[in-house]
Amino acid sequence: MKKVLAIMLLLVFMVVIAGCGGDKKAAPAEGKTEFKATMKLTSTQSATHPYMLGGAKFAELIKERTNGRITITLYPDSQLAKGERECLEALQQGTIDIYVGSTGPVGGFSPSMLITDLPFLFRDGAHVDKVLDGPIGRALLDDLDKSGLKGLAFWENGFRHLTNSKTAVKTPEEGKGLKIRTMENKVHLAAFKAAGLNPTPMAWGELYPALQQKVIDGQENPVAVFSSAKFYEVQKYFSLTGHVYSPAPMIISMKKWQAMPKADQEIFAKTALEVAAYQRKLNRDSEEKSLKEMEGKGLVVVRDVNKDAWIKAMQPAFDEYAKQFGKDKVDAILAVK
Ligand code: EAX
Repeated sequence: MKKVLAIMLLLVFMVVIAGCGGDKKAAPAEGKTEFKATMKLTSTQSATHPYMLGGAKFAELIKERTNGRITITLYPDSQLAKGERECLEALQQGTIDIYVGSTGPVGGFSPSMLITDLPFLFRDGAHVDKVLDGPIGRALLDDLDKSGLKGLAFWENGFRHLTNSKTAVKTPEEGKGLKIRTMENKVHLAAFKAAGLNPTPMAWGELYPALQQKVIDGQENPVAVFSSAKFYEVQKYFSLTGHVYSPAPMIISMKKWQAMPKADQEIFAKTALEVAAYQRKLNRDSEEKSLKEMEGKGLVVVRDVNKDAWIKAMQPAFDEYAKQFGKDKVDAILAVK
């Protein structure tokens, strides 16, 4: 009996040793990673919006640069989560991997990001690029770390413009009392209140039906959002106010980020920045053409907007929030040439 037991123990021992050896053989060779993943990239915008065109480019480059080990599937039109806030929550939980969206609800997760929402903070695209691609932008992305979100780069939504169904608006005076939707963003809300309009915060998904049913008169968004969501079907006047620049942080779930080998993290970080330049150019180059096309469909584009009047009208909101965010930080952005 003892003999049988001893033989059995020996056998078990041999199996364990063999098992360990097998594990060793399966481990990746030194310096060569075997990490594989399929990731989901989403936004609230349609497949033709520059967010998703950037997403497609990112997916293509990542597949190429990881020799097909990492593939990224695109989910436009809020297919994975109802709104931008819900997308960010899903990223924290790790049920969505990558997200591109405006700063609207990001401030609820990482308050420092709201500084970019100050009206008339950025002069033009060149100013935007210098600030967001420099140390100020990097610090804003790094602040996301604390919320379980890894910000890789600033892609863009673009300069936002006021649109409505009632009247050709050039000045705040002409927009007085207009009921408009803003994002769920307290800085935008304060800016439009200061200018004498009647703003109400609303999630993206409720916006088109609210415009269609005339629950509200207008909204504000960049050209690409307006055209790809076909807002020209429910809005008549497009005023080129450019009242605020809307950056779009490209964010990966911190859980997924930490599960990736360092070499792949480096590929992701580098590629996200490269696509930022591609995606911003694509967005900016398409704006004028897109406006012309929509004019052909009957949209009235108000080009001679009185910008100085808008800057002046929104100044109280700018001052109030500049104080909250830190005047030195705001001045540092304004000083970038
Ligand atoms: O991120 O909600 C909005 O108006 C945003 O511009 C849109 O969701 C893109």
